[in-house]
Amino acid sequence: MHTVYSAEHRLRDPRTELHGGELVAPFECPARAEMVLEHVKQCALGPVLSPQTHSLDQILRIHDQRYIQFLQTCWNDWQAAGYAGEAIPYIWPLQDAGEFRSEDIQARLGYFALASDTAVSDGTWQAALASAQVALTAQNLVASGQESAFALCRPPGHHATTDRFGGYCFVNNAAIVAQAFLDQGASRVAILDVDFHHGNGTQSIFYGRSDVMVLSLHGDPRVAFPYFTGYADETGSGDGEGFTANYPLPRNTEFDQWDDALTTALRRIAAYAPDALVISLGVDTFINDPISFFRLQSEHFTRYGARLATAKLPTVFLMEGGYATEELGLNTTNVLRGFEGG
Ligand code: OKP
Ligand code: ZN
Repeated sequence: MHTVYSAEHRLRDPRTELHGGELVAPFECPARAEMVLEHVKQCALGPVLSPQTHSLDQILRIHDQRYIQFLQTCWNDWQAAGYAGEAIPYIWPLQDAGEFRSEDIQARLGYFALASDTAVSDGTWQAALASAQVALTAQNLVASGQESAFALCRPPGHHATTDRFGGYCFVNNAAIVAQAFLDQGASRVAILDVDFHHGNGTQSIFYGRSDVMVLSLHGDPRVAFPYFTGYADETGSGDGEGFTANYPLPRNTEFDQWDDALTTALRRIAAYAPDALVISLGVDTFINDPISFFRLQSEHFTRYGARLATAKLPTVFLMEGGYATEELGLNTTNVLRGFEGG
């Protein structure tokens, strides 16, 4: 399997994350991608390619123009305002503001943020753009005949909505890849999100549509981020009714229970008969993950990787979360090697 990787992910290196009322070193850090890359090379998964440049139009198929403009200028505007720390939102509109009454950077930060866990820092936009280019390059590999490809995306994307960043995400790579398949002629695409957290951004982007099915296995949102979405009764709306599926799972879920949910999700995908499969691959389901509560062990990643291959679909893997940095490379490549059958 080919891997696509860009060293530009390192430009996203914030110093702070608001966590439990303290500013801590961010869980989502450059060492993560380096660890995965090291394991990709070590296990000889296949060639490692640099991304090609894709037009911003492909990102604007999913995200609002004014949101992208905000991401492009946020850090400069924040610095111009003279703040000493990184750009962390602290106020939100009570309703969707619609028009902007204030152009103050604090107002725009709050408008375009879904959480305060994610600081905007120097280089954030460049890294998020590179992450999307990595995703689109992997999509191109699969669209041009590779059975699968691994986009070593960083920062991750699945929490980002059309116009909100947060949960360490800025640009929704999975949504952009699904849309690229459709724009190239696919009729249906399935996105299966196996990250520990509900992919609220991906869900909301396609909630009213039937051409992309979004399925997510995750920690029960009653007790896990993002708290407000990811419940089993969220099934889509309008034309999208029946094309969203959520599998919330309780604290201390073991592999067997997780795997049962995967079986159900894979059945749904088979019935949908998509032209392509996009996997939002977070490995924060791992037992030692510092911010999650499932109990998967390293060998389980190999087992479910093999099960994903039974869908027999052209498959793009996109890196999402996973914060047990030491084991992150092994767990990720276990999925990919399991998929390839060894
Ligand atoms: C991103 B991904 C508070 C910690 C919570 C939200 C978790 C984001 C996970 N400082 N942050 O889905 O792995
Ligand atoms: Zn996650």
